[in-house]
Amino acid sequence: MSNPALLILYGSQTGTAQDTAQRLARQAQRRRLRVRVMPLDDYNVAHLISESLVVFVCSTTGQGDPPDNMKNFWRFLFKKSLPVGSLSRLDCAILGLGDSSYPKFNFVAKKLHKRLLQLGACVLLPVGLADDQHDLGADAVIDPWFASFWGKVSTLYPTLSGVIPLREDEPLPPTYTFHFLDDMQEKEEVRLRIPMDQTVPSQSHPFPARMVFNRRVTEPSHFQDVRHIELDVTGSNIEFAAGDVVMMRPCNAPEDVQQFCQLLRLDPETRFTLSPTDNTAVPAWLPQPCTVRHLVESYLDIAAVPRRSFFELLSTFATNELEREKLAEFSSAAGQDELHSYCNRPRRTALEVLTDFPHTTAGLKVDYLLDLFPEIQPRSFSIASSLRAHPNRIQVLVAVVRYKTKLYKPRKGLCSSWLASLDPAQGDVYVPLWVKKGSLKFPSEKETPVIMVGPGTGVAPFRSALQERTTEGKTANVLFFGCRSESKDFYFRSEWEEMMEAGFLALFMAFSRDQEAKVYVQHRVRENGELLWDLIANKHACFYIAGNAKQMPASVCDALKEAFQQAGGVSAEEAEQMLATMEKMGRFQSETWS
Ligand code: 2AM
Repeated sequence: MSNPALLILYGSQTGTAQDTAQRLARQAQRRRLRVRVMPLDDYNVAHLISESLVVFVCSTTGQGDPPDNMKNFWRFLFKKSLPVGSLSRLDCAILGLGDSSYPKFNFVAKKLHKRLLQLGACVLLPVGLADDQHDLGADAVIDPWFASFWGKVSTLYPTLSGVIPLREDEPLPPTYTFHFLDDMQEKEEVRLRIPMDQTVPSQSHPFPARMVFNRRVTEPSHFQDVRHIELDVTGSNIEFAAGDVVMMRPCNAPEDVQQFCQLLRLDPETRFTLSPTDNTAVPAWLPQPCTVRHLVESYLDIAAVPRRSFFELLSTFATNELEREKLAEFSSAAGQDELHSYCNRPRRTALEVLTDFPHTTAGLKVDYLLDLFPEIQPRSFSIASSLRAHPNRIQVLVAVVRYKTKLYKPRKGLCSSWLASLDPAQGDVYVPLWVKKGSLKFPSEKETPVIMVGPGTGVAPFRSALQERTTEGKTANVLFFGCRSESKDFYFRSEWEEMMEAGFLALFMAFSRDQEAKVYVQHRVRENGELLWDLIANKHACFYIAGNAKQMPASVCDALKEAFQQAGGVSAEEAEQMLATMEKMGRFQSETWS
């Protein structure tokens, strides 16, 4: 039997499954196998019946959900009309990435396994169940799983066992070749292309939305910088409802771009085109030709904490013995603890790593840039406005992320810092974005009351809902909002006051630091048990929680159950049951983020 062409399909939310898929692809290349690697939703599933060897690398997100870039595949695969046995020619293997601290650990990989068996595929080895909670990290499962995968494959394709793999320190060919253009060639300004057709903006075709305003809504003396930002989406075909989410692609900071170009001795103004060395497509939204500046600024994720595959590839460029040894250690299974302390714990960025390995960085070949650095991941924000109140606009509420680690320079959140740095008063600025359905849904019946608990920026989706509901004449709205101080971070105060005056809102505030003892939204929920019981038990209210405080949702749930017991006279078990029933019926919903 001749060597198979390996197809690696991944579903990745934060980039880990993608990185793992790419590591496996490199191992395949070292064994001189033809390999393709892509997100599940970029693959035409109808072709699966003619593949011979496929590996699925899928993470599980949230409450056992598949990542965004495999949602279409997921819907297709579970269609009842798919004939049993339709994948009987397929050999496959499944590697799941999950976190055992969540109840539905690796649910996606397990469900995929069952379904593939049902469709007649031959699953070559047990599903790999990598666990973020493992003492030695997910790689403690992934590495042995890779080894047993290759063991199986070489038994199946004996010609492979005779192949001597390329050594780990020999660089593989890059995925793309750069062709630099000389100045004589016609200059074309690199800009985001505005879609002129009727397509709805998406990850591969984001819409460049002009920033209308960017206002700080916390007092200048307050520790946290929170921005209220408005974006113009006129002509984008974007539509959304309260609870939906806007995805944005951030850019790297200009000083980081400059430092990166200096380290690699690249002129940011040089233009190039890319050609794939195999049949990989050029990234859809990277213009061709493109300047080095544009590539580094809006494509290469140099500000993220690099993953293991980064060190694996970087080590192949080492010319200095010390650097080579260190990089080899970080690339090895045994060095993962060390890598964690060096990179993950202090949140060291890829750019900072490059400065720590100057000899290696000096020898980096530009053709490998897209292999070395993943694409900047889009970030999601709950939409804080409604199209009814603000036609053609999307507003968001963004807390600017900044924190300290043992490293000297404070750590910055890439997207929030970038957004905060944009000043529309200095000229037009654009944010590439698209919109995604969110998990919060609000009732369409006019009489159904909604109770919303959203401390801090958690209030964003509720502002959208309130704007929508006021225009629809829905008056039964209760909001619990929490912030540190009435004078420092009580944003949107005047809007809430207007709604209260107009009879659209009952507001309960928790100022956590305006008095000695902390007061949180859950305290207010507990205090207002009678009202909540009446709204929920008698008027079928829907209850919502949104926000980023880790313990907050659980504490609010506890407070609500206590309220049921005290105001409704039900037992603890009955209160628990009530909440579970509400959740099942979509009357209890939450959206939390970190
Ligand atoms: P704190 O920062 O004073 O502790 C918005 O961030 C508000 O949420 C702040 O008032 C913050 O209070 C509060 N908060 C922090 N942790 C919380 C928790 N576990 N439950 C509820 N609110 C919390």
